[in-house]
Amino acid sequence: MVQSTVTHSSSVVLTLRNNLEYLELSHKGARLELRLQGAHITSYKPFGGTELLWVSSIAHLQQGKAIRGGIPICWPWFGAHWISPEQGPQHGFARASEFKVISQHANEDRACVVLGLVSAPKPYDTVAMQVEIELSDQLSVQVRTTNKGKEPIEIGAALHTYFQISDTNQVNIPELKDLQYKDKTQDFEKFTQSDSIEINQEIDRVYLDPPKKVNLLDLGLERRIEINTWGNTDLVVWNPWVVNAKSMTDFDNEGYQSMLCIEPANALGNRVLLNPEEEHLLGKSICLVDASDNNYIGVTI
Ligand code: TA6
Repeated sequence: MVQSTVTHSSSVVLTLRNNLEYLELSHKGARLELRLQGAHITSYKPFGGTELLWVSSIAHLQQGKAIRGGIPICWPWFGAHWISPEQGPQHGFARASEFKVISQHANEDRACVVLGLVSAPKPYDTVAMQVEIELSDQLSVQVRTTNKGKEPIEIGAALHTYFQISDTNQVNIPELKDLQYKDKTQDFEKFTQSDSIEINQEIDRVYLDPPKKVNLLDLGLERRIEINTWGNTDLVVWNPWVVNAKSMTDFDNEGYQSMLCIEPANALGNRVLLNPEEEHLLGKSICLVDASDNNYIGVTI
């Protein structure tokens, strides 16, 4: 059973809500909430009341179901299983699976917790998977996958992050310009992002070989979120737009206007091959940059 750790700067506290186990991390005014199931972060407020993540107002909050929003962890594959959908659920089983607290820490500098996947079906029962979450002046999330078996194994994954935005016509990710991407809405045909991305229709793109740092600029909220990523071969950008939003029972109909997914991933054919005892780290950090940082806010969308 998790014991709460509380210091005057940071804390890790276990709570129960709707009979579901949550962890609440705090650090000098910053707050993070995660559900133990799926090691699923559902809220991140760097300071004051500034929520950076989006969660659907009609998200399913049931045992065994992933929450629509926050940071679902897609693992051990992204999208449909590459052999056949019968192999398992879209985006893998981790996001609806049981995790346990392996360690927790709270001190002057940070609050952190390590969560371990409790069990996995063959052939993943010989793979150790843990999620390392750290709250300091930013949020850091890292998935550590270690092949404890005797055979090589392929792993796909993504940190399927739903960001809260002011409006789809007020945001930009400048670093996408000139990148190649595969467009799921056009049978994964390859294109080049020749100018600023426009979120004015269904967007479902796998950007290839992205830079390790991108910024989510939001003119409406006058903020820049700096996103650093590692271990990813791709960066997925998704907005379901109106028709798909309506088709999902856990996605509120208007929600598509105030969310954008930016997901460091090992997607499509870019799965990671792990030989015995090899490990892979997939992670991201999210940092709200001071809104007065006009270097970006002044950029026209
Ligand atoms: O990351 C984009 C995507 O692969 C979309 O194609 C869409 O399926 C989205 O993930 C949501 O998937 P989910 O299984 O969470 O409904």
